[in-house]
Amino acid sequence: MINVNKIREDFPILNREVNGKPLIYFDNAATSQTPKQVIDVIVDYYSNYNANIHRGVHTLSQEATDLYEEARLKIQKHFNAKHSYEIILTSGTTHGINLVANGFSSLIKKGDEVLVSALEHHSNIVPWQMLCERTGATLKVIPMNDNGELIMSEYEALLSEKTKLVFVNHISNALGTINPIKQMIEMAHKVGAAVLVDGAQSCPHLKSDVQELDVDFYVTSAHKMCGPTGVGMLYGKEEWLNKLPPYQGGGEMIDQVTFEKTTYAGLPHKFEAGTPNICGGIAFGAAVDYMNAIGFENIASYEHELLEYATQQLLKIEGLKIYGTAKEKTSVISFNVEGIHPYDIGTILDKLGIAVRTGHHCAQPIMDFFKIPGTVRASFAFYNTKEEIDALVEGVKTAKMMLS
Ligand code: C6P
Repeated sequence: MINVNKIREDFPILNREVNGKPLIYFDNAATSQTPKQVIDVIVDYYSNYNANIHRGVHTLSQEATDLYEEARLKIQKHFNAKHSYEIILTSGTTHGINLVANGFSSLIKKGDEVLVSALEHHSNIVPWQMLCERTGATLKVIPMNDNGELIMSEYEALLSEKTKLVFVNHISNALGTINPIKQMIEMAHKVGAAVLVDGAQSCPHLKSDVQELDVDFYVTSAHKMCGPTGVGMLYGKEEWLNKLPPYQGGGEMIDQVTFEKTTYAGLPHKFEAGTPNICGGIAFGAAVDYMNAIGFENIASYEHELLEYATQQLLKIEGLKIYGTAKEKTSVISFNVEGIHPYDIGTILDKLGIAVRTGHHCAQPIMDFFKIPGTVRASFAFYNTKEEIDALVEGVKTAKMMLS
C-alpha cells in the first residue's frame, strides 16, 4: 500500500509554488522528481568522497570507486543481470542505444533487415537509421493499430532469416502502451535476431528481469526513476558485449596503449571511456534502493488507480480525445481537446501551476499516424494524488472555456 502523504514528504520540490499555485507535477515521463534520500547521497558524495575513480591509490579515490561499483551491483541486482560487468554505466538511454547501434556497424551488412516498432521515441529510431545508412541494411516498421498497440501478426510476418535486430520500447512514452516484449523477444530469437528493449519509460513503473525476458540489450535512464539526469545503464548479454567493438576511445577503456597498437580493457570498462558521472552513478544506485523500498507492486497498483480515475474524469469533458487506449497501459494520458492546440492548453495549465508536456514527445511518427501535430501529455507517478487529477480536470475545463 502506498501512503502518498508520507511519500510526498520525501520530495522537497512538491512544496514549491509555480505562478502562485502549488506545483502539480504531471511531467513524470519527461523526468521524475528526486527524493531527499537521493539528494542526500549527492550532497554526501560532494561533501565527503569527491575523487576520480579506478585511478588513485589514495583513500578518497578508493572510497569513491567502492561506492560507484556498489551502485553497479545494486543496478545489476535490480535488473537481475547475471554478471555485474554486463551493466555498462552510460549517460542515459540515448547513449546506450547509440553505443549498440554503432557497434552493429561491423556486424550487419547490405541485405540484412532491422525492425523498429511504430511506437518508438526518436532515440530508438534515428541511431538505427544512421546504422542502415552506414551499412546498407534495411529498416522496416512494425505497425500499430488505432489503440496504439503493435500488431503482432504483422510483426510475425516481418520476421525472417534476414532480420538481424529488433528494437522496441517496453513502454511508449507518448501513449503509455506496455508492449508484449517477452513474446516479441521469443519470436525474434526464433529467427536468430537480437533484441534491444528501450526501458526508459518502464523503469519507473515496473521491475524488469533481463534474464527472465532473455533480452539481448536493455537500456534506461536514471532520471526516469527518481535518479539524476546524465546517467543511465546499458545491459547487454556478455556474448553480445564481447562481440561489439568499443564505442569511444580514451582513458579507462584500455588495457595497453602504444603508438603502434592499443588493446582494450575487459567488460564493463571497454565501454566506459573517460571519467564517468561518478556521483550520478552512485545516486542512481540510491534511486534504485528508494524505489525498491516503496515496492514496484505498490507503485503499479497505485498508479493504475490514478490512471483509471484520470481517464474517467477527463473523458467527461466534451470534445476531449485520448490517444493511446491499449489494454496494457501505464499511467500516461495523451489527449487533445477538439479545436484547441495542445500548446495553448499546456500554457494555461502552467499558469495554474500544473506541469504537463505538450508537443510530439520526440515521437513524431506516432503523431503522424494519428494525423495530429501533438498532444497534451499528463504522466503520473506514485507521489501524485487524485486531488491533483481533479485540479488537472478543472484546469482543462478552464482552458477549454478560455480558448473555444
Ligand atoms: N523521453 C519524454 O518526455 P534520455 O533523454 O536519453 O534520458 O531518454 C531518451 C528516451 C528514450 N526512449 C524513451 C521511450 C523515452 O521516453 C526517452 C525520453 C522523455 O518522453 C524526454 S524526450
